[in-house]
Amino acid sequence: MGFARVNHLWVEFQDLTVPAKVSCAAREKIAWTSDQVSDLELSSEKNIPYLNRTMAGKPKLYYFNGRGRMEPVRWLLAAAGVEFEEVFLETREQYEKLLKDGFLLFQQVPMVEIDGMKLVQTRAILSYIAAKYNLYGRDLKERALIDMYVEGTTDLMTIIRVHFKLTPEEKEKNLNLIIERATKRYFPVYEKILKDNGQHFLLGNQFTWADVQLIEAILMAEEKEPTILSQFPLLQAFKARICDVPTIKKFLQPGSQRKPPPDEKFLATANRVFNRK
Ligand SMILES: N[C@@H](CCC(=O)N[C@@H](CS)C(=O)NCC(=O)O)C(=O)O
Repeated sequence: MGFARVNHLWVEFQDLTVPAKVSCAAREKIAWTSDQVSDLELSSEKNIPYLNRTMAGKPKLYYFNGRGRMEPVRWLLAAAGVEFEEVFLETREQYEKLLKDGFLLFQQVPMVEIDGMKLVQTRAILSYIAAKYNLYGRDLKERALIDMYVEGTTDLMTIIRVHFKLTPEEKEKNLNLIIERATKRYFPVYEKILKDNGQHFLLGNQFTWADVQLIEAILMAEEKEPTILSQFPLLQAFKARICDVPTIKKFLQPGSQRKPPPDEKFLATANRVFNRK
């Protein structure tokens, strides 16, 4: 038993006699247990055409040196085991150059250079990455479910993301809202999905984009209220399991490209770049 990297996903094999030439179909045979980890990398990776495409170059992420809207993109790439480069916007001039070069379709970041495209709109960036790295289900129905789960966590993350910009009075109100929405609206739903699914993930026995967003949302919510998961045993177990996925574990280590919670400096940089007061 051990972990193997298949199509950029770390999966655990119950049985290491799975043939070295792993195809997408073979992934169906993979079952998940999170007890033992051995860093086995399949030597035949170069034979998988899908993997060869990623050798074209690392995705390049254009954003501030902070979480904001780019953080879920960093999470998703990291979860998929994809290395990426980052260009941090610090000055108005950098931003104007991107505008002048026609790189920002709607004059906004995040922007990600990937596979010869300059992608903007966070949702479009994320769904492209999810589809490319097999984190987006196997058919339209699975994609619809993943979309629903992802939008739920996005809504929760949005009220957490804006928290740091608020006045102290607004912060108090917003913290109550975060706790109320997390514990009454969103977490009960994910707890039930895990229970009904009876597996280790939100969707069947697959590790998907929905799991990646949920773990990000859980950790963000816990930063605001450390006991926020106390009523949700399955989510606690989910958190422990997903944090143990090798790519996620790596991303959670100090020194990774994961960003700290936003602060005044992050806000000041965004204001400078966008010429806000
Ligand atoms: N719908 C866009 C919104 C992007 C957005 O508002 N980005 C902000 C930075 S986080 C921005 O570029 N603001 C400048 C502007 O809108 O002029 C997305 O999801 O990517």
